Amino acid sequence: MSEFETRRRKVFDQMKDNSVAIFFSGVSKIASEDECMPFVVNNNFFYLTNIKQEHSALLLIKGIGERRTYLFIDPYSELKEKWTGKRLTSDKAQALSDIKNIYTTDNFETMLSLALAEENNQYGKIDCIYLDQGSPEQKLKDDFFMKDLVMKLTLDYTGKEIVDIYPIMRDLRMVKSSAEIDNLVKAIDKTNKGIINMLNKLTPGMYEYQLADIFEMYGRQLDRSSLAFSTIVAAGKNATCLHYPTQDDTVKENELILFDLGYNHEGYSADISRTFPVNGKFEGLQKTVYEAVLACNKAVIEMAKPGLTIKDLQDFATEFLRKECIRLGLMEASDDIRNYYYHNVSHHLGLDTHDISDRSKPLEKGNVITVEPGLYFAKYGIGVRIEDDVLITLDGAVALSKNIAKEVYEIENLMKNRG
Ligand SMILES: [Mn+2]
Repeated sequence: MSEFETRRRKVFDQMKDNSVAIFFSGVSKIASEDECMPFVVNNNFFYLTNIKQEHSALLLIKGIGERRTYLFIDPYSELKEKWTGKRLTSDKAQALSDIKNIYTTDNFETMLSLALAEENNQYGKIDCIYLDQGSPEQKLKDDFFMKDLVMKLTLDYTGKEIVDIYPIMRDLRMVKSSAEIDNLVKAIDKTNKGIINMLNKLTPGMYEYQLADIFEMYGRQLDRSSLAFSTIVAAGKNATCLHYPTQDDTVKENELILFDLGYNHEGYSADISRTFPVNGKFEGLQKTVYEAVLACNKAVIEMAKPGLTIKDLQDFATEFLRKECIRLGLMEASDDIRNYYYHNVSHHLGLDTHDISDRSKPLEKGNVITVEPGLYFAKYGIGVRIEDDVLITLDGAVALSKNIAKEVYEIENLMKNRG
């Protein structure tokens, strides 16, 4: 059974008997007038189909004793092809997804109503409809299309139960298959190359955005890698803003520079943060702060294992950094550590950079999370974050990003021996 067939089987296994499940790839959002944002596929749809084309749909039907899978893609259009290029053929869609039953999108409503029909239904009686309604956070955003569909199905099929498939998808996607871990490792290894290439070109006086451009262009030249998220490059005090957006400052000789970045591989995101001394050597307070964050990063990776929650890791990291800051005289015992460490230490990682997850659920084998403690002292112009991507194993954790330099001596050597 192929990777994507296996994933669909797992969804079928979780569905009630006599039910259908519907997934959509989504459509491009309007930027303004006739200009669209770049298309980003719904990752639950992609996870089950390996298909990234907009306006596609997946229909899973679980009747008594039988399971049917249908994929719907747009029909061939000569005019559309002239404007926006080639679209998937049925053959190509089948090769990508391992789905045999491929129809054009205009058949979707008919096929769905046949599956939901009260009489003469080849699947028996279907009394439950699963819809991919998104995370609780997403539901707050405007998704009129999904609201309309829920409304329409509720009106047209009174008596059928409508269930959000989000919890099923969340639980499946939180545990990564070996194919997924492989993609994450590739994304991380490419990101390492991108960081080294960028460091080779780092000189004082450059603008932060120029470094971001170098990272982004390298990925495109490497294998047309897209980005996992918008690259963050922040020098000196700017690094104390977590998602520092402007990048219009110059990089100064005596500063630290913080990078939070990652490429994507086959849809899977790397998410790496590193902090480097622009002049190649950690000095005084920079080194003190850096070593405190590094010790915390290593202690959290050492501690991570099945059974603990992300909250356990966060509580540990917060207490670790609080003690370190007092010990090193970076803050008074009466100070609040949250003034200097104001984010979470971990999130799940996968198709989405902040991946679909239930943070209250204990970690289990196959989870991939970030470990990213940081300390931010605006008054000293120092912001340090060290972020690794970590696989939870049977009895511990292993950093998939272990090859990316983070020890002080590794970084100083890397900076000294730049090509
Ligand atoms: Mn992160």
